[in-house]
Amino acid sequence: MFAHSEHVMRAHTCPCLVIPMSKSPQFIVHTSNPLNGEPPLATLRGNFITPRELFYVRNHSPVPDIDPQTFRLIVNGMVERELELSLDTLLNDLPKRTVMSTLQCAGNRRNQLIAYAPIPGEVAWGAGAIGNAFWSGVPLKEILNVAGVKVGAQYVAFMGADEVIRHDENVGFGGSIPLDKASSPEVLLAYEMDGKPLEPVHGFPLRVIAPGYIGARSVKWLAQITVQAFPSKNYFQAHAYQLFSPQTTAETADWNAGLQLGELVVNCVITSPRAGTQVSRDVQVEGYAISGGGRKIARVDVSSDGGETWTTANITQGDQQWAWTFWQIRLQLKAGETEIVTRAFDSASNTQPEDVRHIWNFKGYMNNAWHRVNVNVKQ
Ligand SMILES: Nc1nc2c(c(=O)[nH]1)N[C@H]1C(S)=C(S)[C@@H](COP(=O)(O)O)O[C@H]1N2
Ligand SMILES: [Mo]
Repeated sequence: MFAHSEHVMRAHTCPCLVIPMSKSPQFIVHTSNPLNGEPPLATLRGNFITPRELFYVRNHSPVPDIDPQTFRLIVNGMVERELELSLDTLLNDLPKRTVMSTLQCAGNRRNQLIAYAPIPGEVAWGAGAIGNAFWSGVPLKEILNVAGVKVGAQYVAFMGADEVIRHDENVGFGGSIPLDKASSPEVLLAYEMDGKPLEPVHGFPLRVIAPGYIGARSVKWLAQITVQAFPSKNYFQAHAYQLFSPQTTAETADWNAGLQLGELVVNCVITSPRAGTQVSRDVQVEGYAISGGGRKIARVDVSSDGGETWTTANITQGDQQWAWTFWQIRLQLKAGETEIVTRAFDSASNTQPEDVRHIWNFKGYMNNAWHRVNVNVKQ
C-alpha cells in the first residue's frame, strides 16, 4: 500500500522482463537486479553531455513496464482541481522546455567512505554516479498553475510506479521538494533525454528532473504528484537519504532528527590520471566539478603537496547553472609516489572538507571530501 494514495497506477513488474537499454559493455554493474551501474571514470570526462550508453543507473527495484496508452499522471492534494493527465496531453497540450542538467546520486563517491569504515547494504559507488543530459518536458510549474495551488501548501511530493519492498511492505519510491523549488522554471516533468524518449531504466514514460538537488528527488516512472503542507512521508524522504554525524549508527539514529538531503554540495573529482597508474613528470590532470542549488563552480584547485600549496585549474567547459564544469591543468611533478588532490569553490564560496573521516556517515551520503589520487611519477 502506498502511504497517501489508493489510486497510484500499479505497474506490472516482472524481474524476468528483458529491459531494452543501450548500456556500453564497459558499464560497471554494481547490482543487476535491481540494476545499479556507472561508467568507468576515464570515459565520463570524454563528453560534456554524457552518452546514454554511459549514463549511470540507480534503481531500487525492477523497472516497471508502463503502458503509455493507459498511463495517467495524477495530481492531487492541496489543489483547486485534481488532474489526471494522459501522456498525449503532457506531450501535445502543455508547454515544452529543455534544460541541461547534471544528475548526481547522493551516494556518488561512497567507495571512499567505505574505505574509511564499512557501510553495509549500500551500493559502493565510485565517482561515476553522475551524468549530464538535456532533459525535455513540461515545466512542473505549468502543471501546478493548471491545478491551482491552495494557500498553505509548502511541498510538492512525487510517487513513482515502481514497487519497492521494505520490511515486507511495498513503500514505493517517493520524495518531495519545497514548493518554491517546484515553482522554479528549471524543474521538469521530463519525457525526453537528449531529444529521445526516456529509456525504461531512466524513467519511461515520465520522470521528475529537479536540477541542483540529489538524484533521489528526480523521481522516475512518475505516477502521482501531491501538493501538501509537509515533506513527503515516503521511506526515501523520511527515512533514507538523511544525513547523520560520524558517530551515529543504524541502531542509534533518530529518524526524526536526521538532515533530509535536498540541494547537492560542492564537489570535485579527478577523472585522469587514474589512481595507481604511472605518469610522466609533466602530467595532464583532468576532472569534473559541480555544486548544488544552481550555484556555479568559481574555482578549482589542484595540489601535489597534500594541500599546502594549490594551483588553479583551467575551466575548459561549462559555466551554467544546473550543469557540471570540466577542468584541466598541466602539473610538473617530482619523481616517485605522489598524491594529487583537488577541491572546488562554488559561487557562494562554499568549499570541500579535507578528509572523509569528518563527514563519514553510516548511510554513506554526500561524500565531497578532497578527491585524492595516488600515482607513480616516472624518473
Ligand atoms: N521511481 C524511482 N525514481 C528514482 C529512483 C528509484 O529507484 N525509483 N532512484 C533515484 C535515485 S537515488 C537517483 S540517483 C536517480 C538516478 O537516475 P538515473 O537512473 O536515471 O541515472 O533516480 C532517482 N529516481
Ligand atoms: Mo541516488
